[in-house]
Order: sequence, then structure tokens, then C-alpha cells
Amino acid sequence: MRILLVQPDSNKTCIGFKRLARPEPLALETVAGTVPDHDVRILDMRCDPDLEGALLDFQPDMVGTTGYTAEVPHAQEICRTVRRVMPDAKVVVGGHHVSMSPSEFDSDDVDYIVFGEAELTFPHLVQTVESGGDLAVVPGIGYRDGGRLRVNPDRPPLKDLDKVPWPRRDLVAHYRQDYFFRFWDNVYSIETTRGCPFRCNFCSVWRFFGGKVRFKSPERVVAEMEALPEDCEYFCIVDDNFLASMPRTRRIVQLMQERGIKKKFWIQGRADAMVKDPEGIAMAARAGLSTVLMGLEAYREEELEHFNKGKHASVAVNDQAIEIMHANGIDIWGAFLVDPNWEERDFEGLIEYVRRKRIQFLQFTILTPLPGTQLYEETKHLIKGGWEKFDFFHSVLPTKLPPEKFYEQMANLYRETVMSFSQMKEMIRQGRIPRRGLQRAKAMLAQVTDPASYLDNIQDDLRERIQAKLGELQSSVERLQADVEGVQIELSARLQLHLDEARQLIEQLQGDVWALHAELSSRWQAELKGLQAQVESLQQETAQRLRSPLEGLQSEVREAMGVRVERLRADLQSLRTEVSVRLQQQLDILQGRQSNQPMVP
Ligand code: B12
Ligand SMILES: C[S@@+](CC[C@H](N)C(=O)[O-])C[C@H]1O[C@@H](n2cnc3c(N)ncnc32)[C@H](O)[C@@H]1O
Ligand code: SF4
Repeated sequence: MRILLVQPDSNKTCIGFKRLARPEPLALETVAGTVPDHDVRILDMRCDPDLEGALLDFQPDMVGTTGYTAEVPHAQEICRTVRRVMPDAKVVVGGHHVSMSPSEFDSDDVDYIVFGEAELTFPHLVQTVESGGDLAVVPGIGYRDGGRLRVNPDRPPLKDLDKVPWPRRDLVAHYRQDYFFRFWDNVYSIETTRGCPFRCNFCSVWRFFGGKVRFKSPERVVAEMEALPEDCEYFCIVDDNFLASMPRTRRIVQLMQERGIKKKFWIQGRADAMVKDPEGIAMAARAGLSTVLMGLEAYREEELEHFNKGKHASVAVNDQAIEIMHANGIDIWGAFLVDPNWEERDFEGLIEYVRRKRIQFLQFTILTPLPGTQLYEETKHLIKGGWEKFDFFHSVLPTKLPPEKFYEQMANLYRETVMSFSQMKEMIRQGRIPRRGLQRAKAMLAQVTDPASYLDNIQDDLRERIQAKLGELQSSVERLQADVEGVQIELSARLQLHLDEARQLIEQLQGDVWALHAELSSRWQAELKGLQAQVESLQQETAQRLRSPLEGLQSEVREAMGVRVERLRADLQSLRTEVSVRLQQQLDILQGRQSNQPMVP
């Protein structure tokens, strides 16, 4: 099978890390590693936006994409484009957001959803699709069945993380020069653990990976480090808490030193783990640990408690961890949460705290109800704004301060706590950060310290959402058109069928009519003959009946006529007689006169 995996472009309205970090797409590289017998390509739209070109060039049988919550609109757009350009290609979506909130991808543009980890589920899905097998028996997927999303039972997480395939870094080699992380270029990512046993109420990680931590063996981890290219001087360990087992951390850093791995690296780790084993941290520092992202979250005890960070978490523990970092020359990336309910004085308190603690790099994220978290369940009715706002730099919950004031405080928070330019120069001089990434850091800082960038983006954001909605509408219309065409085709087929049936019926009917007609006409013929005979006999009878009175009348008339004629004859005779008498008389008279007078004619 030809499989194209697509990394969505970063959200345009996203502020913050987009400018500072564009790591390799480790998730998709790992997904690609799960199907070694197939022809796989990765398109990273952060570097190359030409999805249509990639589709037409590669002609994939299947296209997979991924996305964090803020990337949902882009991932949806990818699915729509694939459906439009390559309607026969199967579309599959995986990753964090869809696993927590599949309804955004419950659409005709998506064929399959992979919930959670890909290692076992994706190859099973691909093999089932290729062989035309039964999707209902593939655990951990969702698929369309009769126009609806059907979700199969979950698949238990992979037990042995050493079975996670090596990421297919070769598939993104052509993008490598476009990847960066903070001040460093040519940065690689390595995953060594999954999951987290803690239950912070704002965090989706423990929900996604199951609430337990699983580890790759130190040997596997170090083998991955050793395989990184010579010219890579910095790598990131992407685990949520690399320090989850300090004995294992010690073993890894020890192996690194034994194998001569001399690279700087970045981790995320909990403060209480550092406090538990400061010597382990010192060993990690010697092995190249450069920066630790620590979830300090709050500068006030009651707030920290409210986040449910765990029984060993406290501001005092955070303070100790900060000291351990300073003592070992490890840079701190301090992550703090900003509550949308904050007022000016809450921001001021945080500024004062981080200045006092000399924290080099700061991350202030606005408390965001990510799908899958307890916070989401508690506040979902209050959420405003689209998914693209879930970048931790826009408040999706109503702020107590008016938005302008709130974002002014956000910008001020960064302005007041960010490292000065001269401090940065000093770090460069000490070799802690390279000079070439300075420009990127400055660009990001310029953005986060300007209140307008939080608000200005609202217009872009609106435009983007309108465009996304238009795209959705367009594809709904296209779907509708396709549906209508389908219905039309079906209807005309049915109509044809009905017409054929009707024609047959009519023909049958005509036959029946002819038969009936023939039967009737022969019956009528017979009846007519009978009728004619009846009429004739009636005529004869009538004639008969008419004849006798007529004959009587005739003789009466004849008789009467005879009498009249006789009378007339007699009258005529008598008239003749009278006339001849009178004539005789006249003649006699005339003759008498003539004998006395001369005759006149
Ligand atoms: C490391 C990391 C970072 C680093 C990246 C550094 C680096 N070099 O990689 C930095 C600091 C830059 C970062 C930034 C941000 N991050 Co981040 N990050 C992580 C972290 C810790 C690890 C990600 C990782 O690479 N995992 C390793 C890979 C292999 O695992 P995976 O991504 O889970 O992929 C597997 C499965 O999900 C699945 N899968 C994934 N995609 C697909 C696709 C298909 C088709 C299939 C079949 C399967 C599949 O298969 C994979 C293998 O099993 C995660 C938390 C976590 N543990 O996942 C947060 C996390 C992903 N980040 C998160 C966030 C929110 C952000 C930011 C928005 C925060 C911010 N303040 O700006 C930014 C966004 C950056 C951006 N997009 O522009 C959230 C996302 C939550 C969400 N629902 O949106 C997470 C989950 C942490 C959290 N809960 O807060 N991040
Ligand atoms: C992986 S954690 C930090 C490292 C480590 N796991 C810990 O707890 O100390 C990443 C950080 O991102 C921030 N973060 C995570 N989820 C968040 C959310 N829903 N809203 C805002 N910020 C969040 C928090 O500051 C959190 O500490
Ligand atoms: S914030 Fe850190 S410790 Fe808390 S659940 Fe998330 S990953 Fe675990």
C-alpha cells in the first residue's frame, strides 16, 4: 500500500512556541515505523504546504494525519482536501485530539480513526483494509459504517516500549534544515517513556496514555541516542517526565558517558523527582542535560493543591528543585499556569516570584480545558472560541478582567520576567546557548510581550475560522451534491425498474383487454344476433299488428272514397245534365232570337 502521512501546518493564530520550536514530526515518523512493508511518505505541511501536489505525485491508497487540539481545523482541512483530490484514498486520523474528542472527525471525509497509540492498531488496520477484512474486529479504531462512526473497544496500551519501532527519520531528511528547537538547529527528538502516574486536573497526558508510566530500557534509549548523526549537537527527550524513575535516569546517563555520547539535551521533569535524587540530577548535568521544563504551575500553595499535582508537590519542593538546577548549571524552563480568573495582583505576585527565583526561561500558559481532562468536564459549558484557540495563549474560558486588560497583563508578565538581552549575551559567552538561534528567541519574545499580538490575531483568527467554516460548508455542499446525484441515479434506476414493470403490466393488461374484447365481442355478436332476431320478430309483429288496422282503414277510406267518387260522378252527371239543359235552353233562346233577328256569332 502507498501511505502518505501528513503533518498539519501550525495554527496561524498560534502565538508562542510556533516561532520557537518546529520539531521533527516524531509521531508520524513512529507511525511510519509500524508499517515497514509498505511504501510510506511524510509530508510536513509546516515546511511544504502543497498537499495537492504531494497527493497527485504519490497517488496514495491511504492518507493519515494527526493533530493537537489547536490544529483540529487544519487536520479537518487536510481530510477534506484528500477526499476532494483523491476520493478513493482512505483517510485515517490519529493523535491526541481525535483520541479524546472524535466527534470533530465524525465526517464523510474521514474513513478511520486510530485511538491512542499506533504501534499495534495501525498495522492491524492497514492489513485489514488491504485484505478487505472485517473492521469490526480491529480494537482501538473507529470506522464509518452506514454513514455513521462506529467505535470499537479500546486496545490495551503496548506493554513493552522496546517494541516501539524506531522512528523513520529518513522520511523527513529533506526537511531537516527546517527543523529547530529554541536556539538550536538540527535538533532531534527521542521518546523514552510514555504515560504518567499523576492526576493533574488540567493535563490530558495521563488520560491519553493510561495512568501508568511505561519505560523503554536504558539500552534501547542509549542505542537511539548513539544513532543520532554526528552533527547533531542537541536533542530533546519528549517524555512528560523523564525523571519518573531516577534509578533508570542514572543508568541512562551513565551509559551515555560510557558510550561517549557528548550532546546537550532537553527534558521535562517533575520538581519532586529532582528533589528526591539531587545526585542523579548532577549526573544528568554532567552527561549534557541542558534545560529542564518543570511544571512549577503556581507560586501559591492553595493553587498548586487545587491542580492536584500530587502529594509530594508543593511550592517548597519547587523552590528546592530550582536550587538543585541552579547548583548544577541546568537551565530552568519554568512552566506556570495563568488562571483566567486572575486579576492584576495575581500577575504581579507571579512576576515577583519568578524574578526572585532567577528562572531563565518561562512559559506562562493560560489554563485551558483540553478535551479529556477533568477541567474540561467542569468547564465545557463556559468554553468560547474554536479549537484553534486551544494553544494555551488564548483564553477559551471567560476572563475575569476585560480581555484587553487580561492580555495586557499576559504581555506584561513576559516583558517583566524575560531575560534581558545582556543576560542572553552572557549565556552565549558561557556557551550555554548558541548565537544563531537568538533571532528566533527575539521574534518570539517580541510577540509574547506585545498585547496586540494576542488581540490582533482575533481578526486573523476570525478570518481563518470563517474560511474553515466556508471550507466545511463547501464540502457539505459537495457531499450533498454527491448525495443528490446518488439519489438521482438510484431514483432513475428505480424509476426505470418501475417503468419496465409498468410496461410489462400494460402489455399484460392489453392482452387481457384483447382477450376480454374478443370474448365480449363474440358475446355481443351472439347477443346482437339474438337482439336482431328479437327486433325482426318485433318488427314483424308490429308490422302485423299495424297491417290489420291499416287494411280496415284502407277499405274504409276506399269505401268512403268510392262513395265520394260515386257522389261526385253523380253530381258531375247531374251538373252535366243541368249544364246541357241550360245550354239547350240558352241555345233554344238563342235560336228563337235568331229567327226574328239577323244572326250574330
Ligand atoms: C514534546 C512535546 C512538545 C515539545 C516538542 C519538542 C520536540 N522536540 O518534539 C514542544 C515544547 C515544542 C511542544 C509544544 C507544544 N505542545 Co506539546 N507536547 C510534547 C509531548 C510532551 C510529547 C509529544 C511527542 O512527540 N510524543 C511522542 C510521539 C511518538 O507520541 P504521540 O505524539 O502521542 O504519537 C503517538 C500516538 O498519538 C499516535 N498518533 C499520533 N498521530 C497519529 C496519526 C496517525 C495517522 C495514527 C495512525 C496515529 C497517530 O501514534 C503515535 C505513536 O504511538 C506531548 C505530550 C505527550 N506525551 O504526548 C505534548 C503535547 C502534545 N503538547 C501539547 C501542546 C498543547 C503543545 C503546545 C500547543 C503548547 C504551547 N504552549 O504552545 C505547543 C504546540 C507546538 C506547535 N504545534 O506549534 C499537548 C496537546 C494536547 C492537545 N490535546 O492539544 C500535549 C499532549 C501535552 C499536554 N497535555 O499539554 N510540545
Ligand atoms: C508535561 S507538563 C510539565 C512537566 C511535568 N510533567 C510536570 O508536571 O512537572 C507540561 C506543562 O504544560 C502546561 N500545561 C499542560 N496542560 C495545560 C493546560 N491544559 N492548560 C494550560 N497549560 C497546560 C503546564 O504548565 C504543564 O506543567
Ligand atoms: S502535568 Fe505532568 S505530572 Fe501532571 S499529569 Fe501531566 S504529565 Fe503528569
